[in-house]
Amino acid sequence: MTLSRRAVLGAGLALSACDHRELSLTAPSHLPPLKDVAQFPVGTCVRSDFLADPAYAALVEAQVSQVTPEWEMKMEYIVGDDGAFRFDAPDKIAAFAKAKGIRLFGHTLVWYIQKPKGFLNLDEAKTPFATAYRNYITTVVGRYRGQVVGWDVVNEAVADEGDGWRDSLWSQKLGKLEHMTLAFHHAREADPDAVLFLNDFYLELKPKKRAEFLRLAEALLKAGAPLTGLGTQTHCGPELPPGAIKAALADIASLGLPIHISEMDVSPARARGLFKSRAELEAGQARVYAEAAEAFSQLPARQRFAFTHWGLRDKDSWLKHEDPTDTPLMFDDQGRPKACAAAWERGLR
Ligand code: 9MR
Repeated sequence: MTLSRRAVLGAGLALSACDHRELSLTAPSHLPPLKDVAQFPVGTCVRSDFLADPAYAALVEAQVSQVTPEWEMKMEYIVGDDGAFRFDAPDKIAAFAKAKGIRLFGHTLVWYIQKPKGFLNLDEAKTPFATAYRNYITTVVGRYRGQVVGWDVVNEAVADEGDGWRDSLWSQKLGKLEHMTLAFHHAREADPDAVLFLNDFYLELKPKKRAEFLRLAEALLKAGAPLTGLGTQTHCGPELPPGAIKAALADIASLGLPIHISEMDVSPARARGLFKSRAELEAGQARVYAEAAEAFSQLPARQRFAFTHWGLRDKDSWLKHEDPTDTPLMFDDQGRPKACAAAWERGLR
């Protein structure tokens, strides 16, 4: 059965109340490439080892116009225990993007969760912490200057429930707001053109966290940080209340900066138990994808930086580590578009 856009948008939680109606979503037999139907860049995260698989590389090339390294442009990859940097994997991704004419997005410079030994064991008598911090950011950003179109400069700085900003190695050493302001300045120093983002998750699910995210963005701007974009990861589930993504994007866009939906996926596994059947889970998933596409399309054109999916094929998703049966992405394991991909494309119109 092919669903009308209205049916998709109205599906999900509303349907779960009526057990006499089952939605059977079928995958489309043909779907135009995501990048061809969107009015803005469409992205996916990628890994250098996956790019060695021709089927994976072909799918990425066919479907998207932007890629984000999933983990190989983070400190966890780049900074060795002795403080030395390695760039082989991110360079491979950058070379792939260049060869295929795909935009490259940088992710991520400062993330509270990552505190490599190279920084923890730093001999501060020899190299002051602030110097090493600046050197890391300017080296990494400078290496991809002219290719990376935007950077997640600071990732996930707001506390989980929106109670202030997180404590981290970086905040302890350089100050809570100051380490972020510095990161933006250092990134700008190394690349005058890249759009510089503050990026966070659950901004659609948690309005209080969203309000704190916007307070942080305003504080950074007030402090003179060259913050020029806002990223909303959009990891979510099929149970997300209708309207939540729309409300979040409207709020986040109110500062007037370019917006990046930076890591979208919709996890049925995490919502199992909230829905009566697999069909309802999938209808909810399609509804959420459709709402995201529709809400993003309604932003002013100059604010639509890009829409990135956190992977294309289900089997490549990070969520598989949590639950191998999860199916959070828009393409199946064979790289065929699922019903939620068709719903996402219909949401663009
Ligand atoms: O999907 C990413 C996974 O492969 C990595 O092991 C992990 C740690 O680097 O990061 C995952 O991506 C995260 C992203 O960088 C920031 N937002 C949450 C994402 C999912 O955990």
